[in-house]
Order: sequence, then structure tokens, then C-alpha cells
Amino acid sequence: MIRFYYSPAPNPMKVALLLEEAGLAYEPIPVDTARGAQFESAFVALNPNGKVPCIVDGDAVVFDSNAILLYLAEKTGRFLGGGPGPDQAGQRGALLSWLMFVATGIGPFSGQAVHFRHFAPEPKAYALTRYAFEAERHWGILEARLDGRRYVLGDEYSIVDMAVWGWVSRVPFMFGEPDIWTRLPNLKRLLDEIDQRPAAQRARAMPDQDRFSKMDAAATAHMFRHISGLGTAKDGRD
Ligand SMILES: N[C@@H](CCC(=O)N[C@@H](CS)C(=O)NCC(=O)O)C(=O)O
Repeated sequence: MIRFYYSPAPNPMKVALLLEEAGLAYEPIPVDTARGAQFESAFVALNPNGKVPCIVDGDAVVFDSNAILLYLAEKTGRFLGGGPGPDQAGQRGALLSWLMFVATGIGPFSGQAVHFRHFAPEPKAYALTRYAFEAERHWGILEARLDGRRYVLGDEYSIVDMAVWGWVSRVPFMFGEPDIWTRLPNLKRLLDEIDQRPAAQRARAMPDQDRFSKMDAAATAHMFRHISGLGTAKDGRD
């Protein structure tokens, strides 16, 4: 049975979706990041980065959401974006490129865009502008990619779409723009389509919201340790 360390945040939710899509047996283990559980030594021993998600599958410990997506897709041989065919190398190239684009671009810039718009102390104008600009540029690239394609890799639903799904519902909050979908209609179409999937509904229903603390002052102290001065994962403190 796979142990799945999670919270209801974008990166763990991608993995919840794949676990549900693949019908894998798993035990969800909540990590209350708003109270610093990600820095407890037992968890840091699994993920030295002190962040969710992380899975334990027998002898394999896998952290970082996109690594977990690839690990589970390869384990099951599903959602890799292309069946056997003449263009397998091309499909593999596209899968890796778009997955890493989400991992290194969409995720980090979106996270920082949310941070600077909603949580960072003043002065923040420069950082807010820079991260909003870069996040929107990355989302614009995905929007263009989805023009004339049902999914990011084409006709087949893959782990790349699941990686996008983890973040895309946060886009209006990220930019402080409820109407932003008028500029990103293909992304909204993808979000709506995946939201309709039973696996997505199970993934969203899975986290018991009562088990996770809210983003209050204690949460920001635990999550923004460069401000609060609390130790980091390196300290491995409980
Ligand atoms: N690169 C990592 C990032 C993981 C990450 O940032 N997780 C967030 C939730 S989406 C988290 O654990 N935040 C708590 C913290 O930063 O202390 C991944 O893709 O899994």
C-alpha cells in the first residue's frame, strides 16, 4: 500500500488525482504544513526538502510532485501520453518537456506570484510585478499549446494535464483577476473537463479540510521561516 503524505495544496493534489485515476491503493497521511509538520524529523527523513507531496511505495521513497507523477505513470504504464506507435520518441520528448515546463516554470512562478500578491510584507511592488509577469507568461505558453489540442500532449490525457490541473484552478486568485478566464479559455476548458472526471472529484473530496489548519498568523510563521526565524528542514527539528 502506497503511503501518500499530502495537504490540499496544488502539488499534492496532482498526485491525488493520479492515484485516483490509476486506481492505486494508498493510505493518505495528512501533513499539517500550516503548523510545521513538514519540518518534523520523521517527515524530513523522507523528504529532505520538507514539503508535500511525498510517497513511500515499498522501498521507494519519492518526493517532488512531478517526480512522483512520472514514477507512478511508469509503474503503471499509464498516462504517459502516447501508445505504441511510430512517433514514440517524439511523444516521450513532448512528455518530458511539458512535464518539466510545469515543474520548473508553472509551479515555482505561480507559487511566488501567489506569495507576493497575497502574503508578502511591503515593500513588494517589484517582486509582485516580476512574478505576476513571469507566471502569466508561462500560463500564456500553455494556453497557446492547448489551441487546437484537447490535452497538452494532443488527444491523450496524461500526467502533464494532471500536473497542470493541480495549479490551474488557482489562476484567478494568483492574479487577483476573477475574469482572467476570458484571456485563458483553453485552460478553463481543460480545468472544467478534468474537474468533471470522477477521479478528480474523489481527489478533491479526499482531504478532510478539518484536519488542516487555516492560513492564519501561526501558519505564516511556519511557512515563511525567513521572516519568523523558526528553523528549517536542515535543522530537522520537531
Ligand atoms: N517542488 C515541490 C514543491 C512542493 C511544495 O511547494 N509544496 C507545498 C504545498 S503545494 C508545501 O509543502 N508547502 C509548505 C511549505 O513550504 O512549508 C513539488 O513539486 O512537490
